[in-house]
Amino acid sequence: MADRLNRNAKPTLTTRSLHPENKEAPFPFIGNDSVPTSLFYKRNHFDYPSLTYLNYWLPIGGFVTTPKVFSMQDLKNLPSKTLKVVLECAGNKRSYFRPKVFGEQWEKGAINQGFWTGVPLKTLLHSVGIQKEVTEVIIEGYDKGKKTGSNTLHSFKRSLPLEKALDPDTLIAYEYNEQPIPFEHGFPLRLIVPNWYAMASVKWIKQITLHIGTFKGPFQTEDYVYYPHVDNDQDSFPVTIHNVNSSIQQPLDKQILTKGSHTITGIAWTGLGSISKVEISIDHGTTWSQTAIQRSVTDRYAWTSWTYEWVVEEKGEYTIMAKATDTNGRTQPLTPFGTEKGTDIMLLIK
Ligand SMILES: Nc1nc2c(c(=O)[nH]1)N[C@H]1C(S)=C(S)[C@@H](COP(=O)(O)O)O[C@H]1N2
Ligand SMILES: [Mo]
Repeated sequence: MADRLNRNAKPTLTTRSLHPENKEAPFPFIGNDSVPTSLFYKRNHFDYPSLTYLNYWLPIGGFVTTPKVFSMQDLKNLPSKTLKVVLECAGNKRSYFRPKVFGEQWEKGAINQGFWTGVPLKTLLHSVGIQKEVTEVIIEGYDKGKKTGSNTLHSFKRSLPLEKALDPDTLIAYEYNEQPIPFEHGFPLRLIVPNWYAMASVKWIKQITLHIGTFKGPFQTEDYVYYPHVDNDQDSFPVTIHNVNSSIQQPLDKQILTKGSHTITGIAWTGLGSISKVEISIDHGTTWSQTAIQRSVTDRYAWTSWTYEWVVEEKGEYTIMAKATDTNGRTQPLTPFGTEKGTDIMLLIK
């Protein structure tokens, strides 16, 4: 009999928009470890910057003692660090909101995990000298364009509070999974801010500026802000650390299964502490069962994989819900808040 298995079949990204390029990972197929570049979601506000990197220099200035420009070689000569980090777009799972909310309609695939290598930003800040009154560090990317509904040209630029910029794990990265960073993901240099939603991890770094006061760029005052009230901007606050969250990888949404035993698999992550438990419900949240979690003790910014052995005794249509809790006592809510949502998928059992 002919071999009907297509050995060349490969999962691919799903296009959410072409200009700028926004593409989602095939979430059930990205695995549970480091994600290869071919399955790394892409999220851009503008078209890609057109640059030749023959002569790349990184300037660091503003309120410093000695402004400096670093060459790639300067950076590579400094002590480096490699961290396994989850990058999740703040808009991940937005398509599940009811009613619909404005923005790319991401399903569960605006998330990635991999190894980033680079120099702690802290090392560079100490090398230029931080003036006493400095409160924030602004990181600007080479990409620019007009924001939707506006005619002003902006570059993608955001600030980090000085304290977070000085966190020894905030990196100026030059490698992803032991290779130079792929162009779409920020080559040659990208900021990596572990535990924060990925808008903070600025790609294609053009310059770094030490700032006194509160930087009010649109990517932190208009976008990437939680608006708790539908009808006004009161009590709004910036999006920073990851909420506690989980997603189901297998079975697939609306998959048809046979009766018997099935392994439910997924991942969970948080920006505060680590995942302490992940629970599953197949009765719309009435009862919850604990899954088996495989938490990494060495990689504190990695996601946690979990599995659950599910025995299906009766035919029917099932909804599986997953709910994660972290060591900070935060539990994934069942109704969405801001940019967040609990996970559930529908299943048919035949
Ligand atoms: N320079 C620059 N950096 C950026 C962005 C951007 O548009 N330009 N998008 C941000 C957002 S919102 C996300 S989710 C991640 C996406 O990174 P990726 O395209 O490597 O997946 O990059 C962040 N850094
Ligand atoms: Mo994002």
